[in-house]
Amino acid sequence: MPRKQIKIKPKVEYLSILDGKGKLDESLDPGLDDERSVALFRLMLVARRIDERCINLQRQGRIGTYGPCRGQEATHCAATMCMDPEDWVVHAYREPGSFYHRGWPMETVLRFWGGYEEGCQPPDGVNDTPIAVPIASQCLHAMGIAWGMKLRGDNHAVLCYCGDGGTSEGDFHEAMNFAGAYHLPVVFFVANNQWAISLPRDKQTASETIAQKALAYGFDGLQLDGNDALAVHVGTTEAVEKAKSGGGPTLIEAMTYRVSVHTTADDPTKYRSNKEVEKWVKLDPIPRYENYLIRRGLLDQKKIDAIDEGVLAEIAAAVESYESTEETNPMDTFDYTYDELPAELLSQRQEYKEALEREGLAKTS
Ligand SMILES: Cc1ncc(C[n+]2csc(CCOP(=O)(O)OP(=O)(O)O)c2C)c(N)n1
Ligand SMILES: [Mg+2]
Repeated sequence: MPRKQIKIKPKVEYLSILDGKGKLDESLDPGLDDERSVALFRLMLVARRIDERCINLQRQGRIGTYGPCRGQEATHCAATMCMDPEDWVVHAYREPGSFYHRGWPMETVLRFWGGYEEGCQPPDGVNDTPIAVPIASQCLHAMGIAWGMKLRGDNHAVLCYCGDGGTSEGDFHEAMNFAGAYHLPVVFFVANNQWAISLPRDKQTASETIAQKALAYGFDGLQLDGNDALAVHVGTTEAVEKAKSGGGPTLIEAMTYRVSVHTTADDPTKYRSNKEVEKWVKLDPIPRYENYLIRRGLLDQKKIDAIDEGVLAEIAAAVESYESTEETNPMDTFDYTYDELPAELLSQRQEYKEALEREGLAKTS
């Protein structure tokens, strides 16, 4: 009855292709074509500019709370670009570039942050789930969609976003377990931005990596440089191809950083140092990828300015459209979840109605 080492088959790799200054490791060059390469740059710029605009809109009282993605643009933009329209993308809440790429009008996403339920409605034919704020709840939805694909014999895959904090939720582990046991075509993509509001990564889990959690569920984990758009693109493409060819799930841990506030209701100076933030700002994914494209001869300052101008004009038009959204009745908050409201909510509804009347904000319908 000896003691012996059990050999665990799956592996955890680390992948990085562009260095901190955007210099390419030629041995790992994925050979992304010119058009797609520039489209990825534009998409990251869309995410950054939407973010900037949304923070301003929130500060001016024109939308509600907003959760920015600054510093994390490469994670979701490069990953979502790997998905075909028939595939599904299951969102968390820090992926504005993903929604744009999948064909959501910007004003729809603005409506979400403005508190309109219409902000949760995907456009016809878009195989996406809307923003999910209850962390990791979306992992079970992704697993369920992937299970449906497998039962139907579809040759598609699901990409599911989650945060490092989300990996401590039961939903995350249940989804991973089921996906592993049933060998489902799903890629769990964890944007490890080092913080879950004020909780740092080292207090989140004793695991050396988040990627290695996949091993317990019987599939591979991959850690990659989440501020390197090429590494994200290559790692996700491989995982999606594996899923579609019957190879089962993958867990990707993208190492990145939330440079901005957790949401516009947060003050990160209370729990982290500027020094830490500055270290990551130097690894900003946009200039890194921009430098790489300049070296490839695909971008110069004139082209960058023209792309930026187009993006800003699109955002301005979306804000105008969002602000012309017809006001809905605030009483809707209570009216569409229950057929019959429980007593507690009935009394809250009455209280709210009286408050709106007092403030002259009541609607007649
Ligand atoms: C089920 C659930 N519990 C608690 C919260 C409150 N909450 C909002 S964001 C957050 C931290 C999430 O951190 P992480 O998963 O790392 O995502 P990040 O915000 O860093 O992108 C928490 C605890 C929530 N939204 N849902
Ligand atoms: Mg986080």
